[in-house]
Amino acid sequence: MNIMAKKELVEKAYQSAKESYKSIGIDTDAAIEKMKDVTISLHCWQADDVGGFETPDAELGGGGIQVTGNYPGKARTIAQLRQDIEKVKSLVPGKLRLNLHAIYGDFRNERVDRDQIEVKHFQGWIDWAKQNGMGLDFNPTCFSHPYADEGFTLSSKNEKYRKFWIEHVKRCRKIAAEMGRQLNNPVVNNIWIPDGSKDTPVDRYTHRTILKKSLDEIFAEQYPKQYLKDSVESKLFGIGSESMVVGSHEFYLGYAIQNKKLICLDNGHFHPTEQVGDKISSILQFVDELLLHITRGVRWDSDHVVIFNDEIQLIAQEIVRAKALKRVNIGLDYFDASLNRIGAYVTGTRAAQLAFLFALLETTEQLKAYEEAGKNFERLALLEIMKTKPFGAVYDFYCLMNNVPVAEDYIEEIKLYEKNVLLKR
Ligand code: RNT
Ligand code: ZN
Repeated sequence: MNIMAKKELVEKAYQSAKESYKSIGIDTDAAIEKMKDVTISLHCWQADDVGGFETPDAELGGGGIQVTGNYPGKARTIAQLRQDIEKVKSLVPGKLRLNLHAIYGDFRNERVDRDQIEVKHFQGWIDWAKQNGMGLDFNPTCFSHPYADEGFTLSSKNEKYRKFWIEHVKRCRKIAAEMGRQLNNPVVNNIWIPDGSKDTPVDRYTHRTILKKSLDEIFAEQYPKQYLKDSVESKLFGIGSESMVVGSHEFYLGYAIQNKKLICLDNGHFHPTEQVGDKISSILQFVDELLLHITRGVRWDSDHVVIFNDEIQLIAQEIVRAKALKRVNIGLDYFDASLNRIGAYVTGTRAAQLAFLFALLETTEQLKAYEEAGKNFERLALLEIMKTKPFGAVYDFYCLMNNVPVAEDYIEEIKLYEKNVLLKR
């Protein structure tokens, strides 16, 4: 089909979708307009399997997280990573940010240890972000390092290691704040540490006391809010930390509330029957802002490519229903090396966007009215009806408006990129 015919088809389908939604009181144009508040922060680490650029052959090591697969084409240099992200940007509608880890600096063949990193190592990224009209986010890297091999970093009883990681995280906050200043756009610096133990520990208490003390030391330095937002991320268990994770949900929720920090909710970090969506309206009563790591947990793995499933639908619905889009920073977090990595980015990002669009296409007021009147059948029926409304046609139109490939057209684009770029690496 030629481009004009395709365009017409998408427009026609949108007009009919618009009518269909109008009949239940939903304004599709308004939903698309609200998508302006949905900025997705792309995690840089799907492009290279969480390797980073400290050494030419850097690989993810330890920390209880794992990448499996050896699909060709992974980014091996900063230039390749930027090329990949720019490609993703051209295939996704709406605003994107880039979320960097500290191991992705420009170290120019120098051995720069984590307690030595400086703004200069990230100046190239700041300039690139400016050129591409993207905000940045940041993360200390407290894994893939000999000082993390014993399983403890900020909660370590080894004072040498603990001090080393404190210095690293302090430097990350400084770098992140400078990124935010130069870009005039606040950077979320998210702290996740792997600390925990494989077997049942006796002394959980001391590790948690140490972690609290380390965080207090790290946050002693104040940075303007318009440049830096500090966030902490919990986890239930990891590979090698099955019996205890020091930074549990209770630990960080308490810390974030007491110290006015952001809490990061990674939906792969909870018990499978817990719903992160259900936590949002509770946590938002007590913290100003949230960070999401949208992902897909599968059995013991927490980092599969995001798809449009019930879990992320509920997360998006709860944020939209709470009118809290401006209080939620939306990030992605997954890494799969068994398929085309650009495809993984685009499919996952589109799925997350679709969840928010789907939530915005809800007649919340009507549903609430039914609920308040005790009309539970009517509420259930309407929720079910919404599942077969033509939201795909609305998303297609949103893509068309943003000049990015509509629906299956992006598959071809990625295949071409694989042939012309990825397979030549
Ligand atoms: C690990 C956490 C963390 C990491 C990234 C790479 O379980 O989810 O967010 O995935 O920092
Ligand atoms: Zn995460």
